[in-house]
Amino acid sequence: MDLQTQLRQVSQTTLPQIQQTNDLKQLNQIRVSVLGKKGSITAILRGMRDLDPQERPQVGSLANKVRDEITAAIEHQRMVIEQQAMNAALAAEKIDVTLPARPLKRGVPHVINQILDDLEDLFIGMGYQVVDGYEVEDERHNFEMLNIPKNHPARDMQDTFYVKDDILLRTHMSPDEARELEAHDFSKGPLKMISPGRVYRRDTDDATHSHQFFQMEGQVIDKNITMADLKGTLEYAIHHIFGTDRQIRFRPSYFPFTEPSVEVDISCFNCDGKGCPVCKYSGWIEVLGAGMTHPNVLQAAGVDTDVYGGFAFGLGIDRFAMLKYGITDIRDFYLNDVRFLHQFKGGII
Ligand code: FA5
Repeated sequence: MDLQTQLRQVSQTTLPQIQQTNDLKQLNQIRVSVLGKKGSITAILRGMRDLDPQERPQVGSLANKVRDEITAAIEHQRMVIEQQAMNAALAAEKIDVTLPARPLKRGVPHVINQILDDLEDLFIGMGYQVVDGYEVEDERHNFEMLNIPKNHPARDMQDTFYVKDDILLRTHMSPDEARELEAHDFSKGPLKMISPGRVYRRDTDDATHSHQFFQMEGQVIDKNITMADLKGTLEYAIHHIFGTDRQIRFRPSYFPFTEPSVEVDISCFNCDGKGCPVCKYSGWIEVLGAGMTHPNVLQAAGVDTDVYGGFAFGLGIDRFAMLKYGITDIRDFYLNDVRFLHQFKGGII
């Protein structure tokens, strides 16, 4: 059989084989068996050297044509196979966007944070600034600048966790009061601040005490501030949180950093002042401590007490939350049980 016939035969048998293949490996085998070093076309071309020189161009051009046809057919089939594979993958990996999404469980702010946020909004509305102090404090700001020198018995009431001899976890938010007094430039206006945060005491945990809890300190220092300003401010805040039908009572008390000092009670929300187990049959529940800032505290911070004076108060946020929502155990706030926490959705739906 002459070479041209052989070439035509290769073309006739190979092209249909290529078209029927739907596997890339098989396609490559066909390519090697026809166009490879030991392939059929290569063998035919090798036979050209025995041809008559006049015949060679014709055979050569036919060989090129057959090789180009087969190469193009292989390339085309390769694309067909790849496209089929792609279509199959797309069909298999199809995402049904009409499926309903998994429901997201929406959280709520912690009830302590809700009370804090509410109080912050209220005081910001009255022109107070919110300050942020240090959870690890020095003794000077936590005690000494607040008129509680070393060995003062008032330290025992706030026995706490010491990091070093003179560094401790703050026992109340009043150190922020001392820091702000030190830093404030009174030529620019009065000092009106609140300071919310976490405090620590070596208290034994029970239903109404925790070794760590939240307080909010408030302080106003200006010219001509009186106890009436303190009363009005606290009444406004207490009515905002507990409702305007609560009676408010100011009782004399003692804090080293205020003089005079008061403890503030509200009429019992449970019995409306008649007397019940919640208020221990007194009709009143204590909610915070306050007083007129002691001159020693102002002087320790370099404030001129002939010109300036003011008031301070400190309230327990946990206690506020307990009283507002009738929670009987403070430890519930810190167990992170979502069944408990989700009851206080606040304004969130
Ligand atoms: C103080 O801490 C004062 N620094 C408050 C103050 C500021 C008075 C400025 C005057 C002027 P006291 O120790 O009473 O005071 O604590 C204030 C509030 O924190 C209490 O009324 C109570 O609500 C809360 N509290 C105190 N101890 C605990 C505790 N172990 N667990 C939870 N809440 C507590």
